[in-house]
Parts: sequence; structure tokens; C-alpha cells
Amino acid sequence: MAGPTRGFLGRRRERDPRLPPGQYDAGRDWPVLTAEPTPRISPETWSITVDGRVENPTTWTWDEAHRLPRSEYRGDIHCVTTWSKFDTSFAGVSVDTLLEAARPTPEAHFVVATSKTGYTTNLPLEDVTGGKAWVVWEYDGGPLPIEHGGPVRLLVPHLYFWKSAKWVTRLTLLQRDQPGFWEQNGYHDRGDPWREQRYQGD
Ligand SMILES: Nc1nc2c(c(=O)[nH]1)N[C@H]1C(S)=C(S)[C@@H](COP(=O)(O)O)O[C@H]1N2
Ligand SMILES: [Mo]
Repeated sequence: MAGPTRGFLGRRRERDPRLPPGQYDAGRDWPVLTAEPTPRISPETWSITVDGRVENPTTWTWDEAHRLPRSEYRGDIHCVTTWSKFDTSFAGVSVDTLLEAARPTPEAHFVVATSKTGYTTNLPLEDVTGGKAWVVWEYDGGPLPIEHGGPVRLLVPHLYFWKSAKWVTRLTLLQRDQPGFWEQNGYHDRGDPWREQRYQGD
């Protein structure tokens, strides 16, 4: 409502349309949010496995993963703790490429991503297919920093960032949904920032 106070303070700044409800622009900052001690994983020992409800369970080493077609994401990321970061750039491989090789069976409807540390997060299969999810090892043209999941993390930028498992080593396809670490601890099962799906019941 317009009034003397509003007139005194001047017009409110327009809200950036890239900002989902309840989020703020963190600017250049990239906060670190980690539940477990940060693991040290050398690229030589890292691998990623796609298993579960697939016809061809497959594991890629660091070198093998780097020989897959490179895929980049340029855009925004959103954390449930209310920070958003605009214009990030990541590179790695599309999850579509991994699934093409592993060939999900018709019963596969969900995915659980598992980190080397044991952290897990669950996603509907449709949220990691169709060019919406990546396994990434580059940030801003350099190696992904270890505190941000280096050498390799999952990136699912259209959902809250807890779905983007750091230090990811396994994607397991499932017939039924299986809540991950935060999802068992009260976070929303899907986590769409545009619908503000922060906690169970949102
Ligand atoms: N292995 C692992 N992955 C994780 C987390 C974690 O605690 N452990 N935190 C999640 C949460 S809640 C967020 S917001 C993002 C934070 O990523 P960042 O530290 O790179 O900002 O990682 C997600 N992936
Ligand atoms: Mo988070």
C-alpha cells in the first residue's frame, strides 16, 4: 500500500524474475553446505556406477567419463536455505548419456544418487532425464572445488540444491521411491523451488 513511509523510502526495487519465491540473490558468494566431513577423493580412484533397474549396469572411471560427450550447464542454482546464485557454469556429462548406456528397464521410475560418503538423495526419473541433470567435474572453467563436491557431483539445477549430491559415485534406478538423507529428515520429496517445496507438506 502506498503511504508516507513508502513515499519516503522510494519505490521498491523490482524483484529479479530469476529469483524463486522466498529466495535471495547471494551474488558472488557460493555458500558451502555439507552434512558430513568433506572426503578427499582422487580422480584415479573415483568412478560412477549406474545400477538397479537397468539392463546394462555400467561403471565409468574418471578417464572413461571424460571420453563421453561433454555437456554444459549455464544458469541459476537455488538452495533451500534461501540463497540463489545466478549464471553459474558447470561442465561434465549429461545424465541422459549415462542412462543411454545403462538402459533403464520399464519398471525404473525413480533414482537414488549416492555419494562416496553415504549421503543419498532421491529423484523421480523424469527429473534427471531430458537434459535436466548432469554429473559435473568443472565449475567456471576450472576443476570443481572439493568443498563443492569435487572431483565430481550431481547437478540438478531445476530442483533445490540438496538434490545435487556432492562426491557422487552411484545412481541407482528403482521401481519405487526411496527417500534420501534430507528427505528422511523432513525435506520435501521433490523440492521444486518455483513451488517452494521446501519441507514435507509444502
Ligand atoms: N554429499 C553431500 N552432498 C550434498 C550435501 C551434503 O551435505 N552432502 N548437501 C546438499 C545441500 S543441502 C546443498 S544446498 C548443496 C550445497 O552445495 P554447495 O556446498 O556446493 O553449495 O549440496 C547438496 N549435496
Ligand atoms: Mo541445502
